[in-house]
Amino acid sequence: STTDLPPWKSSLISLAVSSGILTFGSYTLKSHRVSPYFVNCGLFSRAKLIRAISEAYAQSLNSYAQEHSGWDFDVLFGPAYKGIPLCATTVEKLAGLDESKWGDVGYSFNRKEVKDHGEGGLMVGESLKGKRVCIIDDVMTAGTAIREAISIIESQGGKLVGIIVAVDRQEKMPSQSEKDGKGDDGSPRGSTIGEVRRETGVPVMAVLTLDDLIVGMRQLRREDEVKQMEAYREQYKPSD
Ligand code: OMP
Repeated sequence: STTDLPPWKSSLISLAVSSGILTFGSYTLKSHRVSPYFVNCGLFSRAKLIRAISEAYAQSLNSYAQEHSGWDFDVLFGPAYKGIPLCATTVEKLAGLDESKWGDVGYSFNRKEVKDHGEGGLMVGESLKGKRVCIIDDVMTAGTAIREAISIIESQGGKLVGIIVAVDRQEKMPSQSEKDGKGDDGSPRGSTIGEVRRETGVPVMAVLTLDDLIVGMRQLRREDEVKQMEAYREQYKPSD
């Protein structure tokens, strides 16, 4: 793993810690794993915080597009609820980076409950039908949230071309015994991000990884937290 970070990553991690977005304790995740750290992207809820994270998403998407000519998308889809402010603010930042390239990119999000009056329907914003769609989401652990978003895009007739998350926790896929609520059987398994890449064939990008968070915390001289994160990383380390 890396020993250094670009300054923008160090600043973002420092901001996440000081604003309570990256916190430490004992957290039961959606996957039932118990983690010493948690990332709450719902707390990017102040002006300078949503500005920082949307700039980071936009920079990551724009850099990927510059390095892979021909890759881009028509609509940025932010799954409800946490993806909703992220898709809107990130397309705005993309237009700011390169208006001629991104000025017509759309955003879209789903409703969690179907509306039975007015314009109706499950979706808000740009239609996904026949469009090249990129997903923007908060955190990837076992991939459940991402798979739900993929199935919404498919049901709306969109074509998935990419996925970006704020944090890739770099964990291995859950085992059947974890899914059954019996805990990890300790068997080696591949990473969630690798599995999603293989299944979808599209790039899966992350603004920050667990490795980045550990380096950032070390720079902040938070050695106790570094030790706990390293132990957790070892426990759920993917085999690939
Ligand atoms: P998976 O669906 O297992 O990939 O977990 C990702 C989801 O879990 C996110 O969309 C969040 O709802 C939640 N989560 C966090 O927000 N932050 C974390 O640090 C960890 C999780 C989690 O439960 O794994």
